[in-house]
Amino acid sequence: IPGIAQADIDSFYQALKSSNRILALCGAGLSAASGLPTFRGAGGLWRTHDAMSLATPEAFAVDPGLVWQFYSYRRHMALKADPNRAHFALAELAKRKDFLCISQNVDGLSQRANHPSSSLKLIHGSLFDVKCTDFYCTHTEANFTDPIVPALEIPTIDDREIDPTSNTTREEVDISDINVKLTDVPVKDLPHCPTCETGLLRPGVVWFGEALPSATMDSIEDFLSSGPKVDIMLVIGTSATVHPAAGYIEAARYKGARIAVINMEDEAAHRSGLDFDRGDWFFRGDAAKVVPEILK
Ligand code: BJW
Ligand code: ZN
Repeated sequence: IPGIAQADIDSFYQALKSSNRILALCGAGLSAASGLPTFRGAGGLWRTHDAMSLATPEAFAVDPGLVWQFYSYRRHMALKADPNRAHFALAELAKRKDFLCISQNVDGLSQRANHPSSSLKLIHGSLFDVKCTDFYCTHTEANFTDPIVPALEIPTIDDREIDPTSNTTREEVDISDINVKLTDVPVKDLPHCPTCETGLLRPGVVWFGEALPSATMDSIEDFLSSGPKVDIMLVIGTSATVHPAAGYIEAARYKGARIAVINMEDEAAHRSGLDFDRGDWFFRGDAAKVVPEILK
């Protein structure tokens, strides 16, 4: 791989060969090569909105129609995307090592790369889990319907003549583009709960200020504290800025793990507190290329 020293790949490979337990923390950079935008930096804007400001309970309370349009669009893009070689390499690692993969991603691409569910911990939920917002209702469902309700259908460029005998489909409007007019979706047309019949449904993702799924966190805690020690921690395509996720890097280091950061940016290596004197590694590059290479 251009820019990465063969000696680093070799030393990582030796460590991998003799390792028993491996932990990974994955972020949006893992799916970047699949065409899905990251949160921070270029692509982190949805129309005029910072993607992070839409990922809050407050934004949903103020404008559920807008927040649903954002998530419906992301569900659509995620369903259109394919897992890349890094998703497959991690799924493969789970079959040959004692490996736990913590993913902050909600796009479903690891699952679609057949990552065994027992070794995949989705700490920020999933775009394809939907749950009721009513405080007294516990309804949750797996839902892959796109669009989830007709009102959230992505508009097509319909002011253009398409020959009905051709295979040409009407081109979708890119509603993430600020120049494309977005029509308001009234609350009554948003997805509602089939159980209580009154509650508004919401995406089953973890927004800022919300607790992470406790059973998931417990199993990560277990992996770190019981059984043999974690030898290597992979930190793949994450800015390591969101907590408690980023805290797992420190926790693994504290338990004696060597850390390998795979990222396009040096900043991520700094944030992960890499220490080359302890034998940590930084592999700069596209996760989709680097991950399959170092896990070969
Ligand atoms: C490539 C690449 C390529 C590009 N190859 N690399 C301690 C300290 C400070 C603050 C807090 C703290 N503890 C809690 C907080 C508050 C808050 C927080 O962390 N704030 C910080 C921002 C300061 N945390 C929370 O609120 C969490 N909840 C909580 O703590 O609850 C407490 C509680 C307890 C009990 C009861 C109630 C409450 C919840 C956090 C939820 C985060 N949710 C989101 C949205 C999910 C839904 C959605 O998708 O819309 O999760 S935010 C967003 O950030 C998303 C991501 O999973 C997460 C992480 O982002 P990620 O994946 O790292 O992406 P980017 O864009 O940041 O980085 C991409 C990286 O890839 C970059 O480094 C690129 O260089 C790289 N890259 N292309 C390799 N091809
Ligand atoms: Zn309900």
